[in-house]
Amino acid sequence: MFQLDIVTLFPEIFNLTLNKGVIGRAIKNDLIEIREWNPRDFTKDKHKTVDARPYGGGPGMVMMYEPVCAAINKAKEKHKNSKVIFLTPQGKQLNQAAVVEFSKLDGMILVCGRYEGIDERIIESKIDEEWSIGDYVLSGGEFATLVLIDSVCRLLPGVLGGKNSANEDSFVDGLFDYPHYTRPEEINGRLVPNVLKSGDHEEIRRWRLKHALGKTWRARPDLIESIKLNDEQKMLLQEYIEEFENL
Ligand code: 4GM
Repeated sequence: MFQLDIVTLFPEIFNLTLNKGVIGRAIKNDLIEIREWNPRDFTKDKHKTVDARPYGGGPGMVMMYEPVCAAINKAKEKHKNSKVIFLTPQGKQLNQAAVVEFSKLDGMILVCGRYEGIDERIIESKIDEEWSIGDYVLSGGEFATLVLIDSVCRLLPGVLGGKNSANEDSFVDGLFDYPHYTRPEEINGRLVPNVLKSGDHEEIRRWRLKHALGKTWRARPDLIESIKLNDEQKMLLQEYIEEFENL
């Protein structure tokens, strides 16, 4: 069972979201276990203080060492082998390759920041890795943590129905997904491409690969540069570019 321990001042955010859908089913089927730890429950003063003003001045508040570390330590008691991860704009940027590596762990202890940040000594002494979901700022780490949890859990054995659902996704081969169509055949004059109705599996495979390459090339030329295309892929992308430029 994959262990998820979340250190957060707002555990309700997780109860409301994770008990539904694919993740909710994985919890019910004992494929993952989620526990939440609120630093506020680990305070010792009567006001249950979790934050304080920053040394050196400046706006906002900083999460204090003691309650956050006590919460992390409590999570670690049962899950010594879990990796302690802090989601922060100052972390290494998450991608599908990193998500695949996380899915091979025994578990993760995810620390959610709030306010201006957390005391640096928490990072130095308790955090194994700092990760970011992208170059933007959120008011708390909870939504970034949900993104990481969702992306990792759907790769765990048994979580997605079909055996290959996760394998055939975008990014598995470094490319975007191909376009999908379902009923009806015509919508306001827009038709399903004929090849997808042909039953010719080889032609369908080539059409999908060509459009996966084309979509990636249009939106993310940097991704195309970063992967080594084989001869078939080079030819299909060339075909796509020529058709695109003649449009
Ligand atoms: C650190 C300090 C993660 C983190 C103060 C968290 C963006 C990301 C937070 C904080 C975050 C990200 C929480 N914002 N790009 N905010 O992964 O409030």
